[in-house]
Amino acid sequence: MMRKNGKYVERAFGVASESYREIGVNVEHALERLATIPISLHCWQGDDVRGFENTDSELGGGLAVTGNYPGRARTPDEMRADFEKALSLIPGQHRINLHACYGEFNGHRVDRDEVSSEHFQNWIDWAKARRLGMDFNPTFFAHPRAADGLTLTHRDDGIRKFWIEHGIRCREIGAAIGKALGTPCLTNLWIPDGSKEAPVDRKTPRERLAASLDAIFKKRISSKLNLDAVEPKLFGIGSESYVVGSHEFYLGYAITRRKLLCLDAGHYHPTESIADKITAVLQYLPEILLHVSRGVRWDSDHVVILTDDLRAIAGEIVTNGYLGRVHIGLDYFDATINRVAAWVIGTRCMIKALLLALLEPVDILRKLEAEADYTSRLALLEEIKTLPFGAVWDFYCLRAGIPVGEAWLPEIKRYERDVLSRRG
Ligand code: RNT
Ligand code: ZN
Repeated sequence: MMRKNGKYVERAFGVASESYREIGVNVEHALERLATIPISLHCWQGDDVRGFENTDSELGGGLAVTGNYPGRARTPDEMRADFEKALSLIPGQHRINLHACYGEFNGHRVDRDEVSSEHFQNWIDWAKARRLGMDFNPTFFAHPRAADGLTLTHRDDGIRKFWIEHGIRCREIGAAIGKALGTPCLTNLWIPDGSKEAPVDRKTPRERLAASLDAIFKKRISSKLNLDAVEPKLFGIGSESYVVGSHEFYLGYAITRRKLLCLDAGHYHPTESIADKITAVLQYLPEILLHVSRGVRWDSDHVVILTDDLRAIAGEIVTNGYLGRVHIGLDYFDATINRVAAWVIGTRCMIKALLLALLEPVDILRKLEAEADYTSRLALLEEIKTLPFGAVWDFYCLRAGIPVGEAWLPEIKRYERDVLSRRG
């Protein structure tokens, strides 16, 4: 296996660097920048979005996980071990993204309107020891009070108040996380509210949502500790005809309330890419969050792979100089394959896409476009697709002490044999 031999990887990198130099791209510079980009790894890939509340509420909210691959994390300790395994196979310094239902409740029944930072202290200590940033999400699903698919827009005042309190507490948890770790926690809010059939009244629920959000965000929290994001969606299972928190709703909300907008790659029409939205919304918003996902025919949350769409998203972030304004989080869940491998595959692909973008001869391409030389632009765009990108990526892994190429897979297989397969 030549490719995994360090000397060979270095030689190939030397040759590749020459190829990139020919088109004016400094590979070392690209790798330096790549190393500074954190990806937020979502906890919910590790256990099929179950969480650690030990209730048997249905997942609901239109979220659907398929598959029964053995070895899902059943406890916070198991999940942290799985995260560590995944992170050992991914180059760079990254972040961990928790949902509120992943707290440590020690067998106690702590309802969503009672969660506080103490329930996340072990996660915080663990992240701190490993120099990981952390992000957070209130959980507005998998709960008896969300059983009819309505939360912050519910017609019942008591239910709405309950979820508002949850949202308030989650921002406080976010602030505690940001304070402890010295990097702001990004707290992202998504609710499932909507309806299967076309409602008669589309207005009142949206008025309620705006009011509920204003109540949640009432308390000022320093952006050094916590950043708030809101996540729109086009439709979900059970909310096919109407989603209260639609794209237009949250775009307006984010702009007027100075919140981050979260663009989820699976939340639009199947032919609509969030890549094109980035430069549009960043005209009006200082920062955004991405939920990088992969919908196959619908918002199916497949594992992220190196598609044209992923490359387009990374390209928009990198070539427009948005690395400081776009937060990258992953959002998918697949229970038909090894879940730790799913994290590794998706995160490595996200990093590959960013590297491909960093290796683009953007000055030349923009000059061609400015000169309206679309022939050369198309020709060059196609030619650079076959530059020796793989050699640069391999070298990046080698230098970071991370398995090169598919060499990470035996590690996962060993972990599956020794750890995952022993989970009942
Ligand atoms: C659902 C949203 C949301 C969830 C997570 C679990 O459509 O994408 O981000 O996937 O909060
Ligand atoms: Zn999402």
